[in-house]
Amino acid sequence: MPIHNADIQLLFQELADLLEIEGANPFRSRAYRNAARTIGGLSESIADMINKQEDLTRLQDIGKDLAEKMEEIVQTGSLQDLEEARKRVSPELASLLKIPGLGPKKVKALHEQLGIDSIADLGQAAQSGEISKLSGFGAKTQTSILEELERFTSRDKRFTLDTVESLVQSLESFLTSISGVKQVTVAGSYRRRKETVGDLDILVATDDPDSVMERFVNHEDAAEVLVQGSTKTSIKHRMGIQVDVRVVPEASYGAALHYFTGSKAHNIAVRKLALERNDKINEYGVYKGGKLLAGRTEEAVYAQLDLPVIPPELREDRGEIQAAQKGALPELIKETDLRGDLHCHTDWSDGRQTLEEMARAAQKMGYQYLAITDHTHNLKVVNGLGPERLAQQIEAIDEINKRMKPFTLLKGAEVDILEDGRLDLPDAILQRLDLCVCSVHTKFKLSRQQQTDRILKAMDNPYCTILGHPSGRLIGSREPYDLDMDQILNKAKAGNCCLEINSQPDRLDLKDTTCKAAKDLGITLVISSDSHRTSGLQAVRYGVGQARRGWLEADDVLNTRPLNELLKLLKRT
Ligand code: DGT
Ligand code: CA
Ligand code: CA
Ligand code: ZN
Repeated sequence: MPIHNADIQLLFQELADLLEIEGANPFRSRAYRNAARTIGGLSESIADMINKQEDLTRLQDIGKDLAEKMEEIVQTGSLQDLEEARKRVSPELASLLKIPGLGPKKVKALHEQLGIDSIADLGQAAQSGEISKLSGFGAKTQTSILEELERFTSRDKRFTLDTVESLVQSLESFLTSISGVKQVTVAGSYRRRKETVGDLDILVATDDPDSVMERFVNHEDAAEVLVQGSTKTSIKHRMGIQVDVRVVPEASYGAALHYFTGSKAHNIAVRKLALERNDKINEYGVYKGGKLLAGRTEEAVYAQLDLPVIPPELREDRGEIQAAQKGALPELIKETDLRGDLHCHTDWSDGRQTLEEMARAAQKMGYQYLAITDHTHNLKVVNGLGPERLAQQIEAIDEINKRMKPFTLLKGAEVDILEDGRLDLPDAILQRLDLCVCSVHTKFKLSRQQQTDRILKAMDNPYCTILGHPSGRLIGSREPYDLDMDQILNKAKAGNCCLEINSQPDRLDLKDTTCKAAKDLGITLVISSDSHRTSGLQAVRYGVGQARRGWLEADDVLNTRPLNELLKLLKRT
């Protein structure tokens, strides 16, 4: 297996954490942490450098000792020092680090002073009030630990789309390759492109169910077999997610696909519709008086109820059946409708690649344009740009644009919204940009009123083109900030500010129902990758899924416009 820089980075970070928990010499853990940071910022592959026998000690913060450790990882896939540290610090104790707000220092204190060894211990200590008495903790920390614990235990049950995508693809091709298998579809919430999935539901058409199930339970990634039968078999995948496989005959494939795609609410509404027509529908087909009328394809199943096929993303019983009956289903936006991307980062701030590399990657995707929106100077930790560096970047972009015609890099910035709602750059520089994505990155805990007013004020700024990741949520780790979204929507409508659908799979911000509310108000949305590397541009597929769940059509989305139209729309009067 090739070792990526990210693998080395993770092992170093883990070792630094473990050393700190056990109270080792702070210089050692700091050395690993600094090295991890250096590795995270490299564009060249360390494995390649080692193969080419390059001198790793020329890298910042990397001495002879750390260079040897990196070689060890690349050659053996593991790190002896880390293996030993893992034996000294129990994995249960180390797992406390997964709780947001608990760093190694706090974990060490909890362990030494309260004897806490596991997440279960932590919960008990927080509930009994012991933690608040510990110096350096207090009642506020204790409350936030309890909140995070609650989120942590409920989060473990659901998975973001990016984390399941690769295993879905490999299971799909594995099942397809079994002889006698005629069709394979991943149904359930995954097919509906829901932002998180609880488990995977795979449908297989075959005449030989038992041999399919036998192969499936022996898959190399099956950590545990939960149920094995000839119609339904469930395993626990080693990534932690449950995978259900259901085998159906081809004559029922469409009906089963409809049933297991769900959602449950949609199924119930469809069943009610069938009953009103004296039909009966289940996972085997649509029947009248015991006679099978349709079942082989989804088209046939819907047609039997006088409906067109409803796209899976809409199947949530939010009016899609009524719309289908009226012939008023939206023509949902597709990935190929996008002509460009309006939010990405380069190595000028916290991105990995250069302006030109990002431009070439966007061009290769068939885009006409890409807006460069690096962070601005209020975000010092990511090397945000002040007016001078932004002016330099504008010149650099002009140079690249001369070479890459007709492809166009647009000049932009992801401007920080300050606590009082001002933007962190002066108008003099903002007016030289084609667009600004304005985002909140600090002070998440303001009161609802303050947070709302702060964002409304930023949206009033004539240079605010797009409000970036409007709710601020991080799926599974951070709740949205307290915000009156209705007021934000109304401001966007009145002020012609666009709202972003951030495609990062742990953001998907705006969420589906808010996308729909925005569309209904006539607000223009933007589907952005917020990419920090060339490969990240592909993340728009998640944003498009989210937009489809929000009923959006190409016309609702700004970056489906060709460049000349876009430029006209961006012009400020
Ligand atoms: P998930 O796994 O929580 O992300 O969500 P789903 O939608 O994949 O739900 P899941 O895996 O429990 O079931 C897959 C589909 O099977 C679901 O979308 C609809 C159908 N289904 C499951 N249970 C019922 C039920 O009790 N009634 C009806 N009508 N359909 C059901
Ligand atoms: Ca499921
Ligand atoms: Ca399931
Ligand atoms: Zn960004």
